Amino acid sequence: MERIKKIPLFIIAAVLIGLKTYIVYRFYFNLSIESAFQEIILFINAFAFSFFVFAIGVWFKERRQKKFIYITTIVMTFILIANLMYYRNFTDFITLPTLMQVNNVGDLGGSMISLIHIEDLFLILDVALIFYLARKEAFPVKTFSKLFKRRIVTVSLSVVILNLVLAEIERPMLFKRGFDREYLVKNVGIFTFHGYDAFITASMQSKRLFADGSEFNEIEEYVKETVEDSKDANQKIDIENVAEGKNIVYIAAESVQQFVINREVYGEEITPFLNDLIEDSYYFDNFYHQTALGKTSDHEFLLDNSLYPLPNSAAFFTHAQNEYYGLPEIINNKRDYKSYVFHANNASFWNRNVMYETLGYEEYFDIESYEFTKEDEIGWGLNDKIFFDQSVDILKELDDPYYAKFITLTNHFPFDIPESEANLPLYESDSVTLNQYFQTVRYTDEALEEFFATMKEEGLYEDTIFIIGGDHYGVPSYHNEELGEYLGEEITPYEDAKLQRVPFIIHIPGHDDSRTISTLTGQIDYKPTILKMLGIELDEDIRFGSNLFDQPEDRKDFIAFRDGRVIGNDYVYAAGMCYDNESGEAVEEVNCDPIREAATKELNYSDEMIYGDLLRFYDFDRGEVIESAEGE
Ligand code: GP9
Ligand code: MN
Repeated sequence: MERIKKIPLFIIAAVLIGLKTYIVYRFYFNLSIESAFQEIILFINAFAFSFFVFAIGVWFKERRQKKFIYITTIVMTFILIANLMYYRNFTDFITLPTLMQVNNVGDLGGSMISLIHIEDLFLILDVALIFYLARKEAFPVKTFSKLFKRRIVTVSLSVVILNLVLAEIERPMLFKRGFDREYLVKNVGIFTFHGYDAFITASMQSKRLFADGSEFNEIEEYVKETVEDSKDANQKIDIENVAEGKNIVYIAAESVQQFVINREVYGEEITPFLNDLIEDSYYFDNFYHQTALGKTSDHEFLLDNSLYPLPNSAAFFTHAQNEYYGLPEIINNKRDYKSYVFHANNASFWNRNVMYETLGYEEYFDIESYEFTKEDEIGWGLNDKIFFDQSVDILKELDDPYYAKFITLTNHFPFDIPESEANLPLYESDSVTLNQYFQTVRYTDEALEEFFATMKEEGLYEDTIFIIGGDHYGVPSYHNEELGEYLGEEITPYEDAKLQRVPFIIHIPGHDDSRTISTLTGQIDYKPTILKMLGIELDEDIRFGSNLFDQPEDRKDFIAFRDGRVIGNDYVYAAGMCYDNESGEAVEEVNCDPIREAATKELNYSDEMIYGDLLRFYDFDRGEVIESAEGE
C-alpha cells in the first residue's frame, strides 16, 4: 500500500482517463473491431495519448501541476462526451469544419436531452475520483528530478510512436488518405484524430487565405481556349439531348479494369454480361481512370467536377468544404434532376456524408438503408447482388427524373469470395490476388445482370440511361508478373500505364446506334458528357474534360495521371521514359515533352482551383469572376 501511495498523481490520472477512453471506444461508440491486432491498437492508443498529455505535467511546479491535471481531466472528458453526443446523433466524429457549420451543431442542440443516457454518469466518476485524490493528497504531486522528467518524456513519446507505427501497419498511409473517421479513431485514438483534423483544417485554410480570385482569369482563359469543345465542332456522334427527361443511373464497378472485358479464364468469359451489353451500347475502350490516393472517392470527384484529384490527399477528405459546381447541383438547377447515391458502406467513409452534401446530392442511401446479416457479406461488406436488389426497392419510390449513383463493393481488394459464390473456375497462378480477382469480377458482372433484369421487371428500364464505369485499377502492379503471364506479354511500364484503362459503357435503351469508341478519354470527361446528353450548355463552367463523343481532333491529346504518367495519342510517358504508343517501344524522351508539359500545366491549374477554393470567386449565373473577390 505504501508503495502504491508513492505513485505520482499524474500517472493515476493518465491511467483512469486512458481506461475511460478505452471503455468509451469499446462500449459507447459502435466501432467495428475486426481483429485481435485492431483490438490491441485500440487499447494502446487509449493509453498512449492520455499518458503523453499527463506526462507534460511533470514539467510544472507542484501547485501548477495539480491545476494542469484538473484542466486536462476536464478537457479530455469534455472531448469524449461531446463526441459521444455527436456520434449518437450522426454516427460520426466531430471535425472542426463541421463545428463551424452552425446548422450541424444546432441540429444537435434540439435533441441534446435524448442524447444523454444514464450510463453516461460513469464518464464523470473518474473525474470526481481524480479531484478527490488530489485534494486528499493521497498521491504525490511534486517537483520531479531532471532525470525523471527526461525519462518520462522518452517513455511517453515512445508509446505514442509505437501507436503510430502499429496504425501504419494496420492501415498503410492512414494519415495521407484519411479513409474514414472511424478508422482514424480506431487506430490513432480520438484525441490524436482531433489533432490531425486541426492540422488538415489549418493547412487547408492557410492556402485558401492567400487566394483572392485573381488567379481565376488565367485559368478561365485556359479552359476556354484549350478544353472547351468548339460548340459547332462536328460531333462524332450526336448525343445532344439524348438523356432529356430520362433517369440516369451510373454504376461504379469497383476495381473493374478494362482488360477483363472479352477475356476468358479456362474457356469461360469473365464478364459475359458486360460483353453482351457493350454490343448494344457505346463502349469506350480507350478510357482511363485518373485516380490517386482517394481511390473510389477520387473517381467520384473527377466525375462530378471534371477537376483532378489532389496529389497528396483525398480531396473528399481535405476539401469537402470548398465551393464546387458539381454535376448534381447543375442538373438540379437546370433540369430539376434530384441526385442520389446508393452504397452499402459507412456514411463517413471517404467523408462522403459531408462531400455529397457539398456536391448537391439529395440523399445518400448508405449502409443504414440496407438490411443484411453476416451471411450476406462478401469481402468488404454486403454483396453486390443483394445490394442491387434492395436498392431497386428504394429507387422505384423516387420521383423522376433522377440521377442515381450506385457504388458496388464485392470486387474490392483482396477479392475474397467463398467458393460457393464463385461461378468462374479459380485461375491458377502464384498470385492469389489475381486468381480471386477474376472470380469477384464475375460476381459483380452477375450482379449487374440481375440488376438489369430487375429494372426491366419493375418497368424502370426503358426510361433510364445506364452508365457503367470502372473506378480504378484492381490488380496492383505488384502482381504484374502473373498478370503478364495471363495476358501473354511482359508488362513494361508502358503496358502498366495502358492497364489503367477501365471499362466505360453508356447503354441507352431503345437507341438505335451502338459502337465501340476508341478516342483517348478519361474520367475527367464524364461531367461534360452528361451535361451534353442532357442538352445543358454551360458558358459558365470551369472544367478540364470534354465531351467523350467529340471527334478526337477536337479534343486535347493527352490524359493526365496524378503520378506523373501521361498518355498521349502518339506517345506514353511512364517511369521516366517515353514510349511509342503504337509499338510500345522506348523512344527519345523529348517526344513526350509536349504532353508532359501540357499535363503538368493543367494539373497545376486544377490544384490551384482546389487549394485556393477558387470557385467561391465565381458567379455561375453570370459566368464571370466576382470582381470584389471577397467571394464568401
Ligand atoms: C468504400 C468503397 C471502396 O466505400 O468505395 O473504396 P476504395 O478502397 O476502392 O477507395
Ligand atoms: Mn474503389
